Amino acid sequence: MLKVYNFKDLSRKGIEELCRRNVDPNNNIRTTVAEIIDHVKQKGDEALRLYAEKFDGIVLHKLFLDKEELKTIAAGAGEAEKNAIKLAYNNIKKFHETQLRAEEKIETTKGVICWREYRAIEKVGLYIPGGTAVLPSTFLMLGIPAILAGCKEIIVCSPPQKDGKVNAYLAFCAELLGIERIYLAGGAQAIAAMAYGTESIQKVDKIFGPGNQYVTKAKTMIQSESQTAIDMPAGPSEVLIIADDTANPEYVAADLLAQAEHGIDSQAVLVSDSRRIIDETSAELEKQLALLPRAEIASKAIAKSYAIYCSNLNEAMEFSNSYAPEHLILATDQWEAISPDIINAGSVFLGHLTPESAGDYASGTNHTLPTSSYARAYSGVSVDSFIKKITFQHISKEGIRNLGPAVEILASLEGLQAHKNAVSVRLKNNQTK
Ligand code: HSO
Ligand code: ZN
Repeated sequence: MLKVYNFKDLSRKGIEELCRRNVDPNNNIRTTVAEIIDHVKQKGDEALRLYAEKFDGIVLHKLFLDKEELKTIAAGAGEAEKNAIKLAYNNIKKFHETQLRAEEKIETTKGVICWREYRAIEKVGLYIPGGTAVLPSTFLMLGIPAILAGCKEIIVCSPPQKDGKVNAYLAFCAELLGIERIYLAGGAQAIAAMAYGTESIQKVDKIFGPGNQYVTKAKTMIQSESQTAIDMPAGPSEVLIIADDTANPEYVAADLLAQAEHGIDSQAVLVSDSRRIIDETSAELEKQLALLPRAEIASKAIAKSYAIYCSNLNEAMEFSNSYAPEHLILATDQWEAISPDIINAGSVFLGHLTPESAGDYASGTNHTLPTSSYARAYSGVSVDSFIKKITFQHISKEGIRNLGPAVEILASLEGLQAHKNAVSVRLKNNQTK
């Protein structure tokens, strides 16, 4: 069922081709998205109402749900579900809390002290998708680090459901996070609203969150046009599993399918030095796929996925590093020995009992991760994504005497006399102790 390639037969170019994904296949929707952005820019809330009617099939009198409304909706969430959300919330919070550490002050030259301090990004926008799957987990993954960072204004947008509300679990997450308002806006229009501001939605400094191709396109477009930053370029979700003879094909197939059910363009890649594992996983895939409620989506994704047969785990890691997967699972007893060789990956799952689903929901790590090989250069979302690091320095009398002459020389060699003067005027007055 899985297409199998032999690593040894693949040329450099062949590997590159297998690793290539998402080279902006959405350019054909650019015009539509540009129109939506423009309309929101011109008409603000009126445009948001119009799009809610057009795309979500709902007439909105008010563009947001307030604290009381959210509380009422959240009351509809079941106890077991609420407890699971609370457990996830606590673990994600525990893990992210440790990410903020004050840095040391460094005396680079005697009397010259340099350091960095972080400040929260003041206004952030979180987009919580509501399409084929509503993802309360994404609300936690974005909301928790935003709050820990100390962001003053957290704008949350999610598309309205048919009843003009949001899912009870999203409402419960809002309650847990202490977020008092959810704006009922989805798609490219929500991104435009947060990037440019409308009568009811504030313009933000940075927008976070996954979404469909319209959301993604809108994020890349506003990034260059509106002085609003985005978390990272986003593409369809992916997993790469390195499995050796010690792996359990039932687990491996389940992990591949967990990825595949996200969307028809999700990628699930198996890399193994065991023919048996590849064959047995393929058979398991068929068996498990047939039982999935989202089998139609998953089977389309699996049809585009593949397996790579390698002669050893070194080769497997070489392929994985070229692929730079969003999620990497090491389904081998050797995980400790080979994990230092990982160069490119968004988030890594070690050993046979560590499914990606654990990190998707509740172990504590963030699930907003770089896709489409951006793991070569980007990290996943963390508290860092919600802060800026500002450098500071202080120079004493002794410091300017020690550092000044070198700065004067450097300014002269660049022909920048005024720079030199800024030091000279100070040296002149501070020669004595
Ligand atoms: N695997 C997704 C996150 C997710 N999975 C949310 C289930 N819900 C992207 O990392
Ligand atoms: Zn997932």
